[in-house]
Amino acid sequence: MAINNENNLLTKEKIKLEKPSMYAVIMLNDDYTPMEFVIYVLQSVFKKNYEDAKSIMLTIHNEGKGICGVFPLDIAETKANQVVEFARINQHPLECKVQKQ
Ligand code: TYC
Repeated sequence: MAINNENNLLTKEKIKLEKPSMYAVIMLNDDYTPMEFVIYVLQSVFKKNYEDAKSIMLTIHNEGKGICGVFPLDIAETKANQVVEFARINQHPLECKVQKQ
Protein backbone atom coordinates (compact mmCIF):
# COMPACT_ATOMS: atom_id res chain seq x y z
CA MET A 1 0.00 0.00 0.00
CA ALA A 2 1.41 3.43 -0.88
CA ILE A 3 1.62 5.85 2.04
CA ASN A 4 3.06 9.30 2.58
CA ASN A 5 5.71 9.19 5.35
CA GLU A 6 7.37 12.09 7.24
CA ASN A 7 9.88 12.68 4.39
CA ASN A 8 7.08 12.95 1.86
CA LEU A 9 8.26 9.77 0.15
CA LEU A 10 5.87 7.19 -1.11
CA THR A 11 6.78 3.86 0.45
CA LYS A 12 5.30 0.40 0.52
CA GLU A 13 3.86 -0.71 3.85
CA LYS A 14 3.69 -4.44 4.49
CA ILE A 15 0.56 -5.45 6.33
CA LYS A 16 0.88 -8.83 7.99
CA LEU A 17 -2.42 -10.71 8.00
CA GLU A 18 -2.64 -13.92 10.02
CA LYS A 19 -4.91 -16.59 8.62
CA PRO A 20 -7.54 -17.44 11.24
CA SER A 21 -6.97 -20.79 12.98
CA MET A 22 -9.40 -23.46 11.82
CA TYR A 23 -11.28 -25.95 13.98
CA ALA A 24 -12.82 -29.31 13.08
CA VAL A 25 -16.22 -30.29 14.45
CA ILE A 26 -15.81 -33.97 15.33
CA MET A 27 -18.90 -36.11 15.90
CA LEU A 28 -18.62 -39.12 18.21
CA ASN A 29 -20.30 -42.50 17.87
CA ASP A 30 -22.70 -43.88 20.47
CA ASP A 31 -24.94 -46.94 20.61
CA TYR A 32 -28.30 -45.15 20.80
CA THR A 33 -28.63 -42.21 18.39
CA PRO A 34 -30.49 -43.43 15.27
CA MET A 35 -28.50 -43.43 12.04
CA GLU A 36 -31.17 -41.40 10.21
CA PHE A 37 -31.04 -38.73 12.95
CA VAL A 38 -27.28 -38.35 12.45
CA ILE A 39 -27.76 -38.13 8.68
CA TYR A 40 -30.44 -35.44 9.17
CA VAL A 41 -28.11 -33.43 11.47
CA LEU A 42 -25.25 -33.64 8.97
CA GLN A 43 -27.57 -32.36 6.23
CA SER A 44 -29.20 -29.57 8.23
CA VAL A 45 -26.29 -28.24 10.33
CA PHE A 46 -23.35 -29.05 8.02
CA LYS A 47 -25.15 -28.68 4.64
CA LYS A 48 -24.12 -32.13 3.38
CA ASN A 49 -26.13 -33.89 0.69
CA TYR A 50 -27.76 -37.20 1.62
CA GLU A 51 -24.99 -39.38 0.14
CA ASP A 52 -22.14 -37.47 1.85
CA ALA A 53 -24.08 -37.35 5.13
CA LYS A 54 -24.66 -41.12 5.04
CA SER A 55 -20.99 -41.76 4.25
CA ILE A 56 -19.81 -39.54 7.16
CA MET A 57 -22.34 -41.17 9.51
CA LEU A 58 -21.07 -44.66 8.57
CA THR A 59 -17.44 -43.57 9.11
CA ILE A 60 -18.38 -42.36 12.61
CA HIS A 61 -20.37 -45.54 13.27
CA ASN A 62 -17.47 -47.79 12.16
CA GLU A 63 -14.47 -45.81 13.41
CA GLY A 64 -15.85 -44.08 16.51
CA LYS A 65 -15.60 -40.49 15.30
CA GLY A 66 -15.58 -38.37 12.16
CA ILE A 67 -15.11 -34.82 10.89
CA CYS A 68 -18.33 -32.98 10.02
CA GLY A 69 -16.58 -29.83 8.80
CA VAL A 70 -13.76 -27.34 9.48
CA PHE A 71 -14.56 -23.73 10.44
CA PRO A 72 -13.29 -20.67 12.31
CA LEU A 73 -13.68 -21.18 16.09
CA ASP A 74 -16.96 -19.28 16.62
CA ILE A 75 -18.73 -21.10 13.79
CA ALA A 76 -17.35 -24.52 14.87
CA GLU A 77 -18.57 -23.95 18.45
CA THR A 78 -21.98 -22.72 17.28
CA LYS A 79 -22.49 -25.78 15.07
CA ALA A 80 -21.30 -28.21 17.80
CA ASN A 81 -23.73 -26.55 20.26
CA GLN A 82 -26.60 -26.74 17.72
CA VAL A 83 -25.97 -30.48 17.23
CA VAL A 84 -25.95 -31.25 20.97
CA GLU A 85 -28.98 -29.02 21.69
CA PHE A 86 -31.02 -30.63 18.88
CA ALA A 87 -29.95 -34.12 20.02
CA ARG A 88 -30.99 -33.43 23.63
CA ILE A 89 -34.38 -32.05 22.56
CA ASN A 90 -34.87 -35.40 20.82
CA GLN A 91 -33.43 -37.31 23.79
CA HIS A 92 -30.39 -38.69 21.95
CA PRO A 93 -26.91 -38.84 23.58
CA LEU A 94 -25.06 -37.63 20.44
CA GLU A 95 -21.82 -35.76 21.28
CA CYS A 96 -19.55 -33.42 19.33
CA LYS A 97 -16.18 -31.90 20.06
CA VAL A 98 -14.24 -29.03 18.54
CA GLN A 99 -10.56 -29.67 17.76
CA LYS A 100 -7.96 -27.19 16.52
CA GLN A 101 -6.50 -28.20 13.14
N1 TYC B 1 -24.02 -46.10 16.25
C1 TYC B 1 -25.34 -45.54 16.04
C2 TYC B 1 -26.33 -46.68 15.77
O1 TYC B 1 -25.93 -47.81 15.51
C3 TYC B 1 -25.36 -44.57 14.87
C4 TYC B 1 -24.52 -43.35 15.10
C5 TYC B 1 -23.70 -42.89 14.09
C6 TYC B 1 -24.58 -42.66 16.30
C7 TYC B 1 -22.92 -41.77 14.28
C8 TYC B 1 -23.80 -41.52 16.51
O2 TYC B 1 -22.24 -39.92 15.67
C9 TYC B 1 -22.98 -41.06 15.50
N2 TYC B 1 -27.61 -46.36 15.81
